[in-house]
Order: sequence, then C-alpha cells, then structure tokens
Amino acid sequence: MTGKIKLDENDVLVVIDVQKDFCAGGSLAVQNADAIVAPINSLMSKFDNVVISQDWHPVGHKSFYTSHEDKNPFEVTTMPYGEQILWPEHCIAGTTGADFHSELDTSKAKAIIRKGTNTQIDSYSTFFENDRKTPTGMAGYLRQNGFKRIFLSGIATEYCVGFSATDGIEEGFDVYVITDATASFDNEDYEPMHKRWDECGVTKVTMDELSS
Ligand code: VGL
Ligand code: ZN
Repeated sequence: MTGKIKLDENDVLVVIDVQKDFCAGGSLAVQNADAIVAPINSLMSKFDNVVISQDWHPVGHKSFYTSHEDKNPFEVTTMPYGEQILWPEHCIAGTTGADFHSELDTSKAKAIIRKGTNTQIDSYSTFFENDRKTPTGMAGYLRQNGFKRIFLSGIATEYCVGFSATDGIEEGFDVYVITDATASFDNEDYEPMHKRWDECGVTKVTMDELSS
C-alpha cells in the first residue's frame, strides 16, 4: 500500500489483546509486545473511534493445557470444533494477567469486547469464537455505529489479529492491518497469515501512511 490514507469519523481503530499476560513477564509473552504499546497510544490520537478487545478466560478454560490430562503447553488437540493449540494458562478473568498493559491508554475506547469467555470454546478472532459461529458482538457494534473501515493493531499477529482481519472481511468491513502496530509470537509463523490476508483482500498499512 502506498500513499496516505486520510482517516475520517467512520474509521475505527481496533486494539487487540494488549494485556499483561501477552507482554514481557506474562504467562504467554509475545516478543516485542511491549514495543507496540507507545505506537498504539499515539495511533489512538489519530482516530475518532477506538474499540479494544480483551482475552478473558474463565478458570479451567479448555484452551489451557492444564484443563486436559497428559497434555503439554503448545500441543495441538482436537476439540468438537476442530484443532486447538493448548496454551499455558493466560488472561484469566479478573486476574492481573488479564489487565491491559499498564501503559496502554484505554481512555479513548468506546467499547471493550471480551472474548474466550465460554469455558468450552477458544476465541482468536474478535468477531467469532473458534467454533466460527458464536459471535462476540464486535460486528454488531461496528455495524450499528456505521463504521466501514477498521484498522487493526495489537497481539498476536498470527492469531487474534490475523483471524480478526479475515473475519472482518467476511463480515463486510474494509480491513486494514497496521503491521508496525502488531506483535507476533514467531516471525516466520505469520508468513501464512500474510498470504491469507492477501487472498482475502486485507490491506496492510504502516503507521506513517495514516493521517488524521
Ligand atoms: C491469543 C493465544 C491464546 C491472541 C489469545 O489473542 O492472539 N493467542 N489466546
Ligand atoms: Zn486466550
């Protein structure tokens, strides 16, 4: 993508899962996650509308390896809805690890959408849980506000940001991923996701291409 994108009042910045457990010292830390906090704060000042998502799991959530017998962290298992990576316990509702990064400015957020709240189903996308059917309410919120273009930032590029981008397209939004405002678990893992974005029509932009 080249050239400047002029932002207007129908554009929304979606800030995905910038929570303590995904940052340095957290139980499921993502490399460079801390480094995107200041850039995201500065992005917020360019947008009239900001929505934040928060990974918010009950104790004993089925995406935790500890909720299964004889499983290891990061092992893949089969759930009724398909394959599921088993994660270390993270973002348990009401715990410090589920809090937003202490430097994230949440004051501009008009809505906070929580996901992964159902014990039986994980949720990577901010739109649907991993059964691909149960909505989080994000699409309804965006649609009812008349938002058309959504700009995604946050954690993790190859999971939550990635699936939110492709689901956003399916839900009829124009989706932009602000690549320098996302952090990934693994630099190589996100290559397939970039390919999926290209196939689905997700636009990749950098922060300096956005002007308010
Ligand atoms: C996420 C793994 C587990 C994410 C959430 O937000 O990308 N990844 N839970
Ligand atoms: Zn999670």
